[in-house]
Amino acid sequence: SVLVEINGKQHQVPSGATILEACNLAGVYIPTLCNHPRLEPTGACRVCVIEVEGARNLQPACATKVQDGMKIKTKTDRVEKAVKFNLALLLSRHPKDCMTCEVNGRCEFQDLIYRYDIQDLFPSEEKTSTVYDDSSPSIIRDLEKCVVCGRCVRACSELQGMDIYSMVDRGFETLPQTAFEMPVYETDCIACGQCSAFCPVGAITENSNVRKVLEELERHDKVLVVQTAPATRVALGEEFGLEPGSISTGKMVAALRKLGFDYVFDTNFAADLTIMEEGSEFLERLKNGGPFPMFTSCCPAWVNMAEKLYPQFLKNLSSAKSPHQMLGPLVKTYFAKKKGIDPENILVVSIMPCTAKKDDIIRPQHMVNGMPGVDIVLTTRELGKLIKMKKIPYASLPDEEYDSPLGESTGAAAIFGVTGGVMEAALRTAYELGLGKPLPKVEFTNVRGFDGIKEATIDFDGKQLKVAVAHGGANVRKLLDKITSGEVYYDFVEIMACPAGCIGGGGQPKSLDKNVLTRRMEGIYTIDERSTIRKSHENPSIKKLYEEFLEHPLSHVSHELLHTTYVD
Ligand code: HC1
Ligand code: SF4
Repeated sequence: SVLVEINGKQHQVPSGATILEACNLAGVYIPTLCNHPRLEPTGACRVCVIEVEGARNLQPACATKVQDGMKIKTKTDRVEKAVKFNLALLLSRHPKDCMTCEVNGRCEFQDLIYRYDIQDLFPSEEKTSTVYDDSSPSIIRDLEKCVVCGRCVRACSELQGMDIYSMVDRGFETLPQTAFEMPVYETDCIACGQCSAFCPVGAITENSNVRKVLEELERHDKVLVVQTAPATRVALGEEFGLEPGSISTGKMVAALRKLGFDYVFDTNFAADLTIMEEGSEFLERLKNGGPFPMFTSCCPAWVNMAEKLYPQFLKNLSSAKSPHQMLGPLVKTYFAKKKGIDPENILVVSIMPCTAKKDDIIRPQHMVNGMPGVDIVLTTRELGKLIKMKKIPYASLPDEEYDSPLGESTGAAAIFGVTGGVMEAALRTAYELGLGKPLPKVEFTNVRGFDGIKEATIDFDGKQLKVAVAHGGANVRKLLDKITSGEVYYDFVEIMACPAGCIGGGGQPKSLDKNVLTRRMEGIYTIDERSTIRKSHENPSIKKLYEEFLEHPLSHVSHELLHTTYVD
């Protein structure tokens, strides 16, 4: 064998191997098109070019043999530029009728065009900002692709009560437009992304970070940490033909490791932590007389709604960050210190059912020690795409476990993913921590199910606590109006902007199954029932985290890392 350097790292590879074969062995990605492992290489397409130190021209990796001491670079600006140029040339002579093509969705060329984001060299016309709108970190509107079905208009108005779009008729074309054709980010849009989940085509999509994550995975010059939201594990399987509601937690963890993440942590761990902080905050408010109702704060689309439309309630929102925004900063402090890693060298990716989380991570309030707590958010759909692009056989992967110590969670955390779950989890803990005695029954069934607004009264040692739960923007707005008018009073209210809560998030797999949300909900409650520990304050890793690092709920460190503020 011979010794070669690939992107600064030494590798022993068989002598006689091509650079492409050597890179494959070293786990370094090189795009290919004309190459086939069972055919003689020709170097014809020049998509696999790389830089060899000392050589004037770029070399085709498929047709160049390694030599001892060779220094190869696969990711330089020069290489990237050449690959893109070569792909663009090929695209310019290729028809654009993928829609009716026999191999649509299974085409190597199409995959490369997507991966390198190659635009037509000779576009017919510039897209204007009213038909191409990338103002929002959460969604992209490319209305040239619109088929005028009106599903986005109806989802936004019927389900979310937001009415951001209406059909605007311009004579020759009708399109779902914002008021005055404003960029969507400048409207009252709350970034829930329901429009993107209901769009049958690609006219409204999440603002994708698939390419960015691919790039980070391939460069791999940072410690790559990923975390997964409660609602992803009962939905991701749908992208691979599993039944809605199938619990594929172990496969998801395995797929993330195969993609190349160094640590796979669970947002559910941080959901338990949120309960500790938020539950303690509620007990404090009971002691101090309010302000009531206390609203949950883990849904960023709800936070957007409150900031834009109901600023009078901002003082009522819990100051607790959402679970994934607690986990990010813990990775960059507690975990980094344990492992002796420079936090600047860690990249945290959150896999979320939610498009609003993309907008949430860039809030200035979420910077910790000058760094974002979470660096990139991928929706469940985007993770599905990434796994497909990497040809990982999801449905047949053997189960794997989360990494420790930020991977252990309880049944209380699992139910965060469904409407009523945060309330139920909070009550399980607030009751036992507040009253110092065990709950008579762990389930609070009154706050379960899909009624738009649910209420319950809980006997808190003689005091009757009134709680409510709303999900889906339209129901949320109804409830807020009732609270404002004084028609109803509550001590504690859970709000989730999406119908059914996060299982129905705007970033979840698209589905035409009428019962999809019920089935995902069943999956979530099954995880809770099967858990040996079902109360957040009994999570041993959470106890340890307080002992070793945070001291106690609402401590100084907790406030610094785990709590936030809102702006009018
Ligand atoms: Fe949710 Fe949450 S439950 S907000 O809905 O509090 O997205 O799943 O990850 O952070 O835990 C979403 C889901 C998610 C947070 C938690
Ligand atoms: Fe995101 Fe969940 Fe809120 Fe929907 S309900 S906007 S998925 S946090």
